[in-house]
Parts: sequence; C-alpha cells; structure tokens
Amino acid sequence: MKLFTTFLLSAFLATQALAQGNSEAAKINNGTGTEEFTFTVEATFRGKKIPKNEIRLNKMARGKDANPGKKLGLEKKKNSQSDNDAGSVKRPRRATPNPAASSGNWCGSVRRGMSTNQIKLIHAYFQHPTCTKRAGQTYPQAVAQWAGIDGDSWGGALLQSGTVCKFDNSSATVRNEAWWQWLPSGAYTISSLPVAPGDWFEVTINTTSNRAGKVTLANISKGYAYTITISNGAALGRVDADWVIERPTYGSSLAGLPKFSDVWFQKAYATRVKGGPASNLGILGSTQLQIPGLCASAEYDNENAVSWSL
Ligand SMILES: *C1O[C@H](CO)[C@@H](O)[C@H](O)[C@H]1NC(C)=O
Ligand SMILES: *[C@@H]1O[C@H](CO)[C@@H](O)[C@H](O)[C@H]1NC(C)=O
Ligand SMILES: *[C@@H]1O[C@H](CO)[C@@H](O)[C@H](O)[C@H]1NC(C)=O
Ligand SMILES: *[C@@H]1O[C@H](CO)[C@@H](O)[C@H](O)[C@H]1NC(C)=O
Repeated sequence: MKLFTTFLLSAFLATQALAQGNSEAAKINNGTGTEEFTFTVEATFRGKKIPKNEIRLNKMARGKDANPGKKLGLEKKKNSQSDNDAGSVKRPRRATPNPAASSGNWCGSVRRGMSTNQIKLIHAYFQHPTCTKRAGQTYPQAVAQWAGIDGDSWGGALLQSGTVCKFDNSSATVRNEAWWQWLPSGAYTISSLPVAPGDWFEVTINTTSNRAGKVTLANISKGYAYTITISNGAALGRVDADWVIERPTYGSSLAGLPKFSDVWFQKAYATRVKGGPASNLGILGSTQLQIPGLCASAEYDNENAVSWSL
C-alpha cells in the first residue's frame, strides 16, 4: 500500500485541455507508463435526456477554486458525547457513542480502514445548505458537502461528489455549485446542474473495479440527474466510506469556513463488493470528525448523521 500511495501521488494530468464539455481523455502517468483517464457524462431533466451540447463541466483551476481533497491532520480523541451534543442538534443519547476525532479540513462521518476492495457503492441524500459569511475567517470561504470512497486511511485516491457553496471575498455573493472528482485528478464543476439552498441531492457512487465506476448526482428537488462514467482513475483502496462536510483548498491554503445550515446525510449507506451484510458499513461505528471551533458532527442512527456550524 505504501508503494502504491507513492506512485499515485506522483500521478499527474499531462493535458489540461477540455475545460468545458461532457467527456475527457487525459493522460495520466501511473508510475509505470502513461494511460488514459477518461469519463463521459449523461444527464436527464425530469426523465428526458439533456442534449450533450447543454451539458457543461468545467475543470476547477487549482489554486483559484475550492478544490476538495483528502483528509488532513487527523488527531485522535477519545469518545466524547458532549462534543457531539453541542450545537443545534437534538438526538437520542447512545450508550456507546461513535469514536470522535478532529481534522483540519473534514467534518462528518467516516467508516474507515477495512480491508481493501470491500466497498462497492456509497449512497446518501443531503440538502444543499444555506451559507453565510463567517466573521474572523479569511476569504475565500467555502464549504463542500459530499459522499465518497477513500481519502482517509487510503490517501492515494478518492472518488467523491457533492455540492459546494463559496464566497470569493467579503463583498461577493454566495455561489452554489455541483462537482465531482477522482483524486489525484482535478475536480470538475458540473456547471449545468443548478444548485440552490434547500435543494435535495442524491449521490450514488458505484464502482465497477478499483479504477472505474459511475458517479450519479441528482437534484431531486429540481428533477436533474447527472451520471459520470469514469475509467482508469487512480487505484482506490475501497476501504473508507465518507459522508463529509469539507473546508476545501485553494492552492496550498485552506478556505475559510463559512457558516452553514445543518446538513443531514440521510439513507447514508455503503454496500460491499462481495455482497453479504452491509449493515456495518453505515454511520454507526463511523468516526465522527469535527473541525475544531468550526464544525461538529453526530450520528443519529445507522443511516442518518448530521453536521453543523459551530
Ligand atoms: C423538484 O422536486 C420536488 C420534489 O422533490 C417537486 O415538488 C418539484 O416540483 C420539483 N421541481 C422541479 C422544478 O422540477
Ligand atoms: C500503467 O499504464 C500502463 C500502460 O501504459 C499499463 O500497462 C499498466 O498496467 C498501468 N499500471 C497500473 C498499475 O495500472
Ligand atoms: C469579489 O468577488 C467577485 C466575484 O464573485 C468579484 O466580481 C469582485 O470583483 C471581487 N471583489 C474584490 C474586492 O475582490
Ligand atoms: C451498480 O453497478 C452494478 C454493476 O457493477 C449494477 O449491477 C448495479 O445495478 C448498480 N447499482 C446501482 C444502485 O446503480
């Protein structure tokens, strides 16, 4: 795994072509040769196919946009129910609370570190939050909510999709956007998928191997569904199931974290590659991550968890 991680981190996109469109074939260096990272996009609106020329994806500029990333700065903490009970959330007290930990950029639930190639699919519903500027935080400010596979105990790759809200500066109004990413390749904004506060999204990531899969992001509040079919992504471990609120990265700096309305991940589950019981791939037993002073998270039951602004 160590070797794998090393060469995956050296993977790069040799072509930055195709800033717009609905497919891409880009060369990546996988460490032993050059191969194609490819994807195609299909979309529907209320069940009808959206013509290809109306589908818009934009590659996020590194350094100039709110790029999501793998988890940074884990610090183990002992179980602490009082952490989880802070904020606006009321939930039943569980006799055995989930483990808790803090991170510099991830808040939410992560079921991590099982043996490789366990997770086939991850699913969740969530509502895009209402975001407001946070005093005392630098600009740009951004918060991304997403579901994904890996990026925690498996740092070399991460397949993820969700939404983001961002303020470029203190005078800018909020921008709400949808996106997907197969790290270490760059993120893509799905510009033709409208996002508004309160919209319900359904995200399903269905891997067909550790290097291929489909991301489906549906705005069920508006009737849109986007499916991105990807091949030759960097090798996933398929060991971490993530339902996360993230403080993205601009270049080498973390974004400031704006305030956001509570984000509930609902019907949050993962399924196994080999079938069998998936009940232990849900929220219970996941680590509840918090970003100290900014965001906290709590489990509700095996399919529901919540993150909120501190
Ligand atoms: C959005 O979906 C909701 C139900 O989720 C429905 O009530 C509403 O009509 C839809 N809006 C549009 C624009 O399709
Ligand atoms: C890397 O790409 C080469 C093609 O140039 C391929 O033969 C090789 O199997 C790939 N390695 C991995 C680990 O996927
Ligand atoms: C703030 O960002 C907006 C774009 O969202 C831009 O038009 C404006 O010029 C920026 N203002 C400052 C002061 O940087
Ligand atoms: C996931 O992909 C498999 C093929 O690998 C397919 O049989 C299955 O129906 C898909 N599941 C969902 C929920 O899309």
